[in-house]
Amino acid sequence: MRGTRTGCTAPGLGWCGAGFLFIFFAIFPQAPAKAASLEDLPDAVVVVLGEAATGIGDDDLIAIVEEPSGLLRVWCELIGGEREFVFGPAGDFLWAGSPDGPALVVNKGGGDERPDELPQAVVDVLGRLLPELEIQGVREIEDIWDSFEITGDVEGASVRVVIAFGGWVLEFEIDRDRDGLGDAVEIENGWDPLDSDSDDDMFPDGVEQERGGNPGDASVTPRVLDIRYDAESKVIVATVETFEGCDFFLEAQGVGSDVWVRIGEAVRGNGLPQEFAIPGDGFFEGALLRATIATGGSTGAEDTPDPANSVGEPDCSVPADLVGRQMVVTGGKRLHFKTATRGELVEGSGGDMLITPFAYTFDKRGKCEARVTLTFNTVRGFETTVYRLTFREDGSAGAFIANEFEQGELEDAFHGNFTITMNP
Ligand SMILES: [Ca+2]
Ligand SMILES: [Ca+2]
Ligand SMILES: [Ca+2]
Repeated sequence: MRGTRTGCTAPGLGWCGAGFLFIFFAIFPQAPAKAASLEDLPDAVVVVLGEAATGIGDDDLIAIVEEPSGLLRVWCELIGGEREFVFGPAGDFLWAGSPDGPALVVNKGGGDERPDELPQAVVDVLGRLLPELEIQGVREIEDIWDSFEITGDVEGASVRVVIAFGGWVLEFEIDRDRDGLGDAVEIENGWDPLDSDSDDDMFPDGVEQERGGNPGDASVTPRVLDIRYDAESKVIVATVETFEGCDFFLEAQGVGSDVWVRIGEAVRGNGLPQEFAIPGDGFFEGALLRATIATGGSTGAEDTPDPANSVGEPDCSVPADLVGRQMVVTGGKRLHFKTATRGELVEGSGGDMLITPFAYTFDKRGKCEARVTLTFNTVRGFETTVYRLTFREDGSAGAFIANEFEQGELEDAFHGNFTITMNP
């Protein structure tokens, strides 16, 4: 099923100016009634075909189809089998590949060696077809032929092309809005090839398509949250598939409550999975969790280390993690980081010792900066405390002083300087 966004030029749809209209139907390209000839194609298309499929003639054409979406599809019988070339409404080259399915030869493994240099025939085709290409990656692929997958940028667009050693194009795809979906797929489905978020729900079109959302329907969002329980650490590990340009945070809804409560700090999306560790008991037992995108990406600005600030900083040797270490805070309290996600707040000693477990995240921000986010489970639910740590050499064996911090909800719990003991 494909959601198709119509334009206001559609006849009989006087109310469509109010927003998007979704019509669901499938497009099944049919072979044309007339014999295919290169003369039927726009000049720009013939030029591209001449570059991508050297020596192509009328005898090689199987079919030409103009779709209602504006796409022009050209099927050919060429060296190695049937190939399809897809052009946009303006005759721009959008896609090439086997009509039987994507990825004719790539991703089969064993072809990840970067060649010393590309064959001259491949270089020539690239130069004529994509003169502005800034190459970012090259892989040699051994399959039916020696071929080369080249990825790069053309005037801001993301491009991937597979060219056989003889110089003919096997696969091609261009993604102008860099949302992970090629222009041809977007146009075919009525999505916007120049807008990375066609339905304005903050999820990029490619993420929606890959993870069960609908790029053209804001009411169908992708699944980006995965949750597992780490029995050893007794924490819930929530993994959020992030993407660049947005900040992400978790929200929880306790049993019997209908209120979503934000948990801890937002993290800046970077296209990679990000983990959140939260307590696995108390308030969180049976709670619902969801990942939410912070609007505007505003919280990310302060999270990005300023390169200028690192100039002239001493060599701080901030630890990469806190596992096994202790942080001494005022009032005789100690934070003991027992695992990578779980620790204990220890107060007092001997028979008066009070131990409060917490979950935490630690991230090293720069040479002298780090941040620790603690999540405590209390009778009131949960509370987070965020420490922004600036380290400097203490002078004693391996110890550092953290003399700046940010507070979460526990405003008064840990005031004052504290140290991280490097050799507990
Ligand atoms: Ca795209
Ligand atoms: Ca798009
Ligand atoms: Ca979207």
